[in-house]
Amino acid sequence: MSTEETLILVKPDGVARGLTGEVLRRIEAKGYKIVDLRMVNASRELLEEHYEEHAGKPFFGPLVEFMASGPVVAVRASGNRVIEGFRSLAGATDPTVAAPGTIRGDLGRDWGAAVTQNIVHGSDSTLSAERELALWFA
Ligand code: DAT
Ligand code: MG
Repeated sequence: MSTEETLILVKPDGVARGLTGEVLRRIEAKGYKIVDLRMVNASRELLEEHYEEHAGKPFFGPLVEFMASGPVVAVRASGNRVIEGFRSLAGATDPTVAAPGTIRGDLGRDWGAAVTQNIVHGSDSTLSAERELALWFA
């Protein structure tokens, strides 16, 4: 048994398209527990820290600008293996090839923007989950 917590974000594209409820529904339908939730207009400072592993990459600037372009919904979710489980629910980073049945595969597509708009973020390890939860739920 390894109950753990993860950070999930409904990104600005997901919020703007009215997909927040659908994402929350899928988290709960899978059996994970939503333990905290907030809507945030994230500062560039927060976003640069959140995505620090990508600093220096060509899409880093556009990624931060996109994430600052509108409100995001931050979710603290818990459950046995929820970190891996939500990444599986989210699907592959590129929504064009993400498997049908996943959030990105069912609801996302390539809009031709400089940065991949793919509706959700999910922490990718216990270390990033702890770091990211501390940032978004300080
Ligand atoms: P994930 O969100 O699946 O963990 P990631 O951590 O590699 O993916 O990248 C963070 C976000 O940056 C991703 O959700 C969308 C964007 N992104 C990643 N690679 C990209 C690329 N090559 N071009 C444009 N945007 C990209
Ligand atoms: Mg990532």
